[in-house]
Formats: sequence, structure tokens, C-alpha cells
Amino acid sequence: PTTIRLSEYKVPAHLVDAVDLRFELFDNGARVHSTLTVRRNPESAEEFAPLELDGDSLKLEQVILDGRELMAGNDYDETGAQLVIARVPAQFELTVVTWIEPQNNTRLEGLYKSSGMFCTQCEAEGFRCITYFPDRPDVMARYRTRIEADKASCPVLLSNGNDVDRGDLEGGRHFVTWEDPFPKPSYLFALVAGDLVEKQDTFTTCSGREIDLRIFVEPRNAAKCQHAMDSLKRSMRWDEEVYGREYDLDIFMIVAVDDFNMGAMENKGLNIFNSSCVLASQETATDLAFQRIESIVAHEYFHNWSGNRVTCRDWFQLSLKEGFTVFRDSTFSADMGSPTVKRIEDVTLLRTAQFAEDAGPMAHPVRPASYMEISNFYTLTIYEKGAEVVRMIHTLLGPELFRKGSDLYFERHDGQAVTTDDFVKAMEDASGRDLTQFRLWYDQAGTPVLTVSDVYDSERGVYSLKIQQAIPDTPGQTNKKPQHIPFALGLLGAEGEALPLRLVSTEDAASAPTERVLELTKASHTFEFHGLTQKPVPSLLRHFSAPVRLVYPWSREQLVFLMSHDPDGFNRWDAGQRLAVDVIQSLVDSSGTVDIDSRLVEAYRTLLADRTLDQALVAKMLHLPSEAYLIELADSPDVAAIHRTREQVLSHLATSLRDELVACYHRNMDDGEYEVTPESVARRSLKNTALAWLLMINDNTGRDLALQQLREADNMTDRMGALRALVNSDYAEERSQALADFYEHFQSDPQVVEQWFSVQASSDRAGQLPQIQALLKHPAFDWKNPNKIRSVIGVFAGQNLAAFHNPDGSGYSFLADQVCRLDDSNPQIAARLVAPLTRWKKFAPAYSALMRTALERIRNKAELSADLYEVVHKSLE
Ligand code: B3K
Ligand code: ZN
Repeated sequence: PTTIRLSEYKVPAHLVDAVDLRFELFDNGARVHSTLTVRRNPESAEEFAPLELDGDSLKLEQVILDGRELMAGNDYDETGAQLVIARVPAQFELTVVTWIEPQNNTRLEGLYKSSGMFCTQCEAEGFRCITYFPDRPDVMARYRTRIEADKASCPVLLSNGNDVDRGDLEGGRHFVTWEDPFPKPSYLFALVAGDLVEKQDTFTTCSGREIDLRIFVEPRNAAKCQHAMDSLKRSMRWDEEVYGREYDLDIFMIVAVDDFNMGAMENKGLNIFNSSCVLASQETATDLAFQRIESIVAHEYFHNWSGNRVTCRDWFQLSLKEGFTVFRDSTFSADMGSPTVKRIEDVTLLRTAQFAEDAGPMAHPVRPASYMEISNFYTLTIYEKGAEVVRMIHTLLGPELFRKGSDLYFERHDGQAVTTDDFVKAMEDASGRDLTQFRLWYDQAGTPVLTVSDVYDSERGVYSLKIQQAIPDTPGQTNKKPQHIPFALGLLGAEGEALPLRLVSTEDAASAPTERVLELTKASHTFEFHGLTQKPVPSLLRHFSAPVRLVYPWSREQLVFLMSHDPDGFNRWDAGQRLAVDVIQSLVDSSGTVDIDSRLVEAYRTLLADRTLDQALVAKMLHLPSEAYLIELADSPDVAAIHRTREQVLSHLATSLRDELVACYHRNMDDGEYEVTPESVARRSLKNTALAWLLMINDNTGRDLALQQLREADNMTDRMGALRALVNSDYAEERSQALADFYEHFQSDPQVVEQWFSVQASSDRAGQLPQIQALLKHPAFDWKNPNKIRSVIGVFAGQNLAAFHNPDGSGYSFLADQVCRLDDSNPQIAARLVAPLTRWKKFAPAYSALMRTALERIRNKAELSADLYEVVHKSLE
């Protein structure tokens, strides 16, 4: 595989104004007729450049240029990956006919079949698996698409835009023609053909236009679309109100597909979703799934502006649309529910997984400088860190100027393919702020480390805070420059009161704010706060105002104090996390002696008793830091020791708080109607946490409550909560019975079976390697379905850490086998699954040697895909 570099970007030599497609769909394949209206790009320096079209796995049948059929070898050359026509006029029409086999397409890129329906996935480079085309996002064209198929098996025929013509054909076939008036890059093309039912609704836009909304699903899923439809309407309204963005076509469609590599795809007017990200009912989906669906529906919808109307010039700019759109969907979810809880969830993902990525062999900037396989760059860094970067711009500018900036960005670049720099420029131009140094966030990889120290001068009444920043080296990048970091903070007095932050002694205490955003631009800063009569407790990096690691010598007293006094809910939670991390880490280090700080127990006791606190926040605070996070924080982690210690702490807490947990369970039992509001989600979460803790300590009351809940639950959150608690307990008999009954009841629902797989695969009781191997042999397991693969193999390697990191290396070797197997059918999935092994350098030597061996075995596999090649080679370098 070759390396593609941002520095080598060239504008396309040819532009395509119009694409006329005709698909003939058959059981044994599909013929694609594509007619392109092409002209030389006046902005290209290469006046006599040959026409180069990308192609992948295509059978070329015919090439016609301005009505004349071209001859292979004479007029054009077809290599595996390109169709090159050496001499072309300045303007011409080109027809290319190709034959493809969707039914054999296991990569799930381009046109493929899933549960009998035809569907497409073209981002990033899937359109070239359909026809020869300049498959790059800066070539934007108007598409007209005619689909022809058997009427009985494919009554529904969909593509982007508006449906402009339809009719019957000979032999029981029919056609529909779609026209998309908005120029778009090829990656936003979509086609769906199958036997689907639709749920219909309408939305009236701010300017009074009525939009036809449709969700297409297989008939058996007809009753599971309401939540996605409601989420869609909320998203449409929100984007009008918060960003002034109105929907532009007359129809908006969503289709649910079972076999899908990712979560969903924002194709213009025709979003295609992984079934698990759209279908929901109280009976089958957990609260988490409901929330996930709402945010993914919003995310894909928001792409209509941030991605489709304004798109990326090249794939190095991927975060232009992804970072911005994640920021938008995250703000949306915050507005729909609890902002603090949403922030906690986002930061947990960032600190656990993105920080790990940013410290590993695949670390890359938000705007990468090079890649081999673009599919490998749909990463937490591009998405989540990219969203944090946009959030920091929002923090630095404030909401009004940020909105001015986004208005300018959409207005200035509507219909264009642009860069992250264009985005920042619009923010600068609208606000008058200089973001030159801020741009380093896009170019430098690695998580900045902020080291904070403080001194209090009682004579002067001055508290000074010294903040130093350092950015670690990452592959190919050393000696980084200091970045521009917004640092939000507050100071608390002894009673928990918020103190005025006076940066100069002359500032008036009454008008000084109690929270400030300091701007760090140098390697070291010292800030002085005046007029303080005692040393305050600092509340640092509030709301997690920047994606950095914060180092400050917290005392446990300070953390306990912040847990109950910090006015910033996020930092209350964070103080609890830091306290728990500190307790667990010191026990891991002290090997053997288990003396658990009573302050931790008392802090949790207070939490369990406090009814005045936001219960959604309490529910989050009760979750101990995950093993993955503890591992991320450790140098040379010993996984077994971390796992054991965390379990000991959990058992100790559960034993000490046993009665409080039972009371918490009963208090949060809820016999009202099921609803997904922050309050009722919090109640279920508290109840199920209490249950899980009680079962950790083999409490018979807990067991009985779990069994009863499993029998009586009227929703999947409670059912799953009880099942998970039993599966993770020592009640072996109850566990097997519960798993068997559950499967029996839900086996016909693929999304529930996925949850059933993952509850086992993530459990150190039910998910040891032999059990995982048995799951792979289960009749419901399907090697062609990415969700099943993820729910067993992905969950095992990513969440069942003690079993995966078995010191005998069996977990690694198992993963290597599965990755090699999958690489032949679906390289994108293989390259994603291998991630846990790529972090080998981080672990204690006994682990890392075995991880490396497993990786080397993958490297030596015959016919490694480009996807897997890049990840494995870079991580072994
Ligand atoms: N843009 C798609 C990602 C498609 C990735 C394909 N390899 C989903 C999203 O971010 O909305
Ligand atoms: Zn996206």
C-alpha cells in the first residue's frame, strides 16, 4: 500500500457536472450504466492531463466517449484501480458500463446485499466499487439515478433527492428515477432496493415548507421506528433554532440495514443506518440504546449542512465535518437531556479511548498529514477530539460569536468542498479573534499534559497558580509547540462558597466573576488571585474545558470536599473519579495489603443518601472508574492486578453499604409508565447499579431482586440490568438459566441477540475464552454481520480485559486468529478489531511480549489487506 500525503494535494484535473446512472439489479449481479458530463478544471495546471477514474472490483463492459466506443489498450487503459483515458477533449460525455456482484460483496463497501435488500455504503471510497469515477470529495456533481429491479422482490427503489419518474417494465420489473438537485461528492451517493415498509410523518420547516419524512424498515420492524422519527423531528427543529439551518429537499428518508460496518451514513436525503442505531421499542432497547439512537439520528441529520452542503476538500479534512457534527450532536443531546451527564459521558469516552489512541502507535493529528487507508482514520481523534477542538473555539468565542462564525462558514462555503482551515478562518473573520496558535490543535497529535501547582501567600492574601503545558512526542512528531488552551476554573472557600476571582488586586470583589476561562498560550503561566483570606480549594479545568491530562497533587480531603461542594457538576463527578482512581491505584501499587480508605466508603454513603442532588449525576458518580480507564492511566499496567483490585474495592464498598444499596434499590423501583427522561433513566440506572453491587457480594436479597426484576420487567433496561448483574455474579446456576430463558424469549430479534452476546462476552464469569469460542459457534452468530462480530469478539477484547489479557496469551492469539479470518471478508472490520493488540508497548513486559507475537503473526498473514497492513505495520514500528 502507498502513503497519501496532504502536502501532495492537487486540484482535480477534470470536473464532473452531471452524473446519469442507470442500475439494472438482478439476483446474480448488477449492471451499472454511468454517463458523466466532464470538463477540464480551469484551476488545474495540468492542461493535457489524461482522464483518471478510480475503480475497485469492477468488471468493465463498455466505454463510450461522445458517442464513440473506445477500445481497451488503444484508447484507454484499465489497471486494477484506475481507468485512464490518455486523450480527452476539453469537454465531453463519457459512458461507462460495469458489472458488479452485490451478492458477493462481503466488504460492505459500494453496492451490497443485506437480508435480501440492495444497499450502498460509499464513504469514503465505496463509489469506485460501483462504477469508474473520480472518487474524491472535491468532485461534486448533480446525480440522476434510475433503478430497475424485480417488482416483487424489490418493490421499494430509493436514491438521493426527489422521485421524478416511475413505471413498469417487461418481465415483472419496474423502475424509479431519482434526481438530486444539490451537487454532491460521490461518497454521499446512496441506493436502496428491497421489500420494505415505511413509517411516514411530516415536518414543517421554519419557512413553512412541509417535508415528507420516511423511515424504511423490513416489515417485522415496522413497530420500532417511532423513537427515531421523534428524534428526527427534534433534530430538525433544533438545527433551525440553534444554527439557523433549514432542511433543503422535500423528502428526508432513513433506511435500516442489518449488515453495516459503521453506525450510520449521511447520504444526501437518504440516510442509511445500522439497524441497531435506529430500531427501538421499550421491550427491546435499553435506555442507552434510546439515547444513542437519538444522538445518531441527530448526527446524520446535522451532516446535511455540516458535511453535505459544505463538504471536505479531501479526506485529510475529515474532521471538518465529523468534529463539527459530533460537537453539534453532543450539544443537541445536552439540550434534550442533562448537560452535565452528557458531558460526563463524552469525557469518559475521550479520556478512556481517545487518550489511549493519542498515546499509541496510530496517534495522528485531528488533521492527519498522511494515511495509507482512509478507512482507518474514522477514529476517536477525528471525531471526539475534533469535537473538543470545535468546543474550545465555542468556549473562546462565546455562543454569539460562535454562531456568527458558523453562519459565515455556511454562507461562504455553501456548495463547496473546503478545509478545516476554512472553518477556523470563518470563526476568526466573524469574531475578530486571532486563532493562529489555536490551529496547532489540528496539526499536533498527542494529549497535552497540564501540570498545576499552587502557593498561598497569607500575608498578601494572594493565591498563585502555576500551569505548565507539555505535549508528548507521537509517531513522527517531536518538540511540539505550546497550544492555545482555554482553562476554566473556580476557587472554593472552606464552606464550599464560590470565591470571587480577582486577577488584579484593584478588581472589585463584588463584581469579580466566580468562574473564569484562563487562556494558556505559553509553556508556563502563573496566575495570581487576590484578596483571599485563606488557601482556597481549586476547581480546575471545569466542564473539561480542554482535552488535556490534568496533573495536580490533590489531597483526598480536597477531593471529598469537591465531590459535595463544587458548583460545577462535572467537576464533582471528576473529583469522585479521581478519589476512586487514587484509592485503587495505591492498592494496586501496595500489592497485597487491602486497606481501603474509609473516606471513599463515606463519600459513596453520602451520595447514596443524598436526595437533594441531581439523581442523574448521582447515578454517574456511583460508577467506579472502568478497568479500561485505570489501565489507560497506568504506566506498564498489570491488568490482572488492576482487575483484582478494582473488584476488591467494589466488594468492599458493596459490603459496607449493603443496606443503603437495598434501600436505594427499593427507592428507585418505579411502577409508572416507561419513559426515557433524565429522571427515569437515572432511577433505572441507580436501581441497576445497586443490584449489580449486591450481586457482586453474593447477597441473596440482591439475587432474589434480580430474578424478580428479570421476570417482571416491562422494559429492556431493567431486564438487561438484572441479566447483567446475574451474569457477573457467582450464582452459576441462575446465570445459565437466565441466559437460556432470555435467548429463548428474544432469539428472533437480532438487536436483542447482539446485547445477549455482549453481556456474556464482557463478563469475566461468562466470557472466558472457551465460552467466547462457544459463542462463535452459536447458531445466531454470523460471520458476515459486523454487529455480531463486534458484540462477541470486539466486546471480549475491548471490555473483558482480564480474560483478554490472560497471562497465558490465549486471548491475544484468539484475537489474531479472528482478525486474520475476517481480513479476507471484511478488511475494515478486521482493522478495527485489531486495535487492542496495537497498544502492546504500553503494557507490563509479560503482556507486551505476547501481544507483539500475536501482531507479528498477523503481519505475516498472506494477502494482508491495505487496511490491516497499515495498522499492523505502524504498530510494530
Ligand atoms: N460519515 C459516516 C462514516 C462512514 C465511514 C465509512 N468508513 C458516519 C458518520 O460519521 O456520520
Ligand atoms: Zn459523522
